[in-house]
Amino acid sequence: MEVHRYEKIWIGISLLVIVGWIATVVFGAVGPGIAMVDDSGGQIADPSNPTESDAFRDPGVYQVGENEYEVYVLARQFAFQPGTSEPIRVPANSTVTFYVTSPDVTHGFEVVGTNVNTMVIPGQVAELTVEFDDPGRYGIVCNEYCGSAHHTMEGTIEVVEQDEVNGTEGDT
Ligand SMILES: [Cu+2]
Repeated sequence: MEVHRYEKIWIGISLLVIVGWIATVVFGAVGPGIAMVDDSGGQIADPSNPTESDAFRDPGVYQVGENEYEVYVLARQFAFQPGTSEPIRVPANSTVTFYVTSPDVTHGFEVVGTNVNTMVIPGQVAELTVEFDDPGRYGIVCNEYCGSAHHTMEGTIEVVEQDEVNGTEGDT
């Protein structure tokens, strides 16, 4: 069987387009280091009373290593604690693991302008690890409709220079 030259060229171009398309999808999935939030954060024994559990007894920022921090956040109608009445302060160039749970309804925890975004389900702890490279101020928004004042539910993360964070160990 003879295949016309132009037909071969167009078959080649079609294959290139398909391979290129698959490559962009693969890159989008693994290249930027985006990971899905899974159930690794665990659960809260009494969903409506997360502060009864050891982890959420005193929500706040905790230093757990030289450049490692853990941040326990309660998302509730209609505030983040910490985050809304006082900003979450973490140093630049550190690894920060957020643990977020809700005592009431499903909320969202999204750090505006970044790929930090999770649903916050009552009884479930959303765990996500982030590196903030540069100092700056980031907004936190709830992106799951959670009630009449949902649109006011917001907070702030302050990523500060390393030496500015001293004294904030423990609760901030
Ligand atoms: Cu909300």
